[in-house]
Amino acid sequence: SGPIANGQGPEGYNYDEAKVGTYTLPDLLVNTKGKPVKTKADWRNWRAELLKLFAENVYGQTPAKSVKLRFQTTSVDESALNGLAVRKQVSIFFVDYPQLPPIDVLIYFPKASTKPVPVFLGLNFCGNHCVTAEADIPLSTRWMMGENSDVSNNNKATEKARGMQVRRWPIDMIVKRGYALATAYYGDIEPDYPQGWHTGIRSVLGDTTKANNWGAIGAWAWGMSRILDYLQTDPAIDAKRVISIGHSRIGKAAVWAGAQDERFAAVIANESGEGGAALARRYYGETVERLNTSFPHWFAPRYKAYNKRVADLPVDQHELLALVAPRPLYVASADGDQWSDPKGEFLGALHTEPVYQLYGKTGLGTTVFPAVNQPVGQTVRYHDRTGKHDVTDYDWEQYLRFADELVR
Ligand code: GTR
Repeated sequence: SGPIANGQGPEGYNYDEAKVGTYTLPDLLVNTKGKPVKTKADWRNWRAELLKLFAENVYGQTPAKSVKLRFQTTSVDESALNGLAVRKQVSIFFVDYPQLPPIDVLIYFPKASTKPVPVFLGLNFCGNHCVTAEADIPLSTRWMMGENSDVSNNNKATEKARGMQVRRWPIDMIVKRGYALATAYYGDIEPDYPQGWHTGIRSVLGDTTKANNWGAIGAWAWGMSRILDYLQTDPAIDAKRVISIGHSRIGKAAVWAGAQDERFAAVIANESGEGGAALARRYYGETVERLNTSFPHWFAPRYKAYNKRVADLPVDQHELLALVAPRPLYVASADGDQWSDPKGEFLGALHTEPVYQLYGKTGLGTTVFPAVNQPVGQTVRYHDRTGKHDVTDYDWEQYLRFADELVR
């Protein structure tokens, strides 16, 4: 999706490393009062401040109010995917806001498992019917991107969309490795267009007149935490091993979710780019200004104030990634997705190192940008895959290995 031409992105943006210029990143281990952060306890305090800085200046404030949920299992198939999986569909209703649509969660469990399993939790772009070829998943009735595309007609899903993104969701491979997969359509939480908030959670929580009001990314992240609320009640799930995963704009949300909600055991940001893992201060590929202009509803209104003065942001994205520490973190780029700034994503991951070290861990453990298809790192991992802006089997193979080694 998006204005990405031949893997480079739109004309008029910088793809020349020589033109990136110089910048100074905020020091991760110096707080706003100029005090050094030396111990884990210092970090816990500073971490709370950083979360506030990201809320105030970038994503907006996630409402603290706890919302009453009702979980309704709508179907269970004990023999899904030709007997490989148990498939469950659960709707999450908002008891106090009956006008809001539920979040419809689709979960595949490995059938063979006798004990609770770890789970990858990631939102999808086009409805649960598009992540699987199984024909009996109800077609989502929610607003869909595209007035007249292959997959939607007047912003409603069409039968043609079934299985459209199966390639991005290798469910067989995931369940065979002993993991569950939980997913839901991101538009269940907020439809992705500037006025979409009117029918989502932001219509009842937050305050649109405030410069620190949460944006759609904040809402999607919040929705991931509500799905996690459900997963904690499901005895087939190992709720201490829920991995937040997302691609692109949903990758931005997956990191923000994992940063705020420490119940997530690990975070995977697939080509999350600007406003995700990529350093904002690097003038390469998408810019803060472009992001705020194309997608005025994604971030806090105040983020726009930095469009032309990124250097004044009190934070940069390495500090967001560091909020995942000491938990495992995977940042992934694609060589054909220069719009996301692979080098900026690598540097975001790299500059989390001091916090992992505070915990006696090695983060990325290298400062050398790796060759394509050469994953690097320890508790923090990174790869730059060949190919375009996408999620591929190659990516999933790395994520499964990462999860086997660090989450299980
Ligand atoms: C692009 C946007 C990126 C990324 C991408 C996506 O148009 O510029 O920041 O979010 O969309 O979500 O696929």
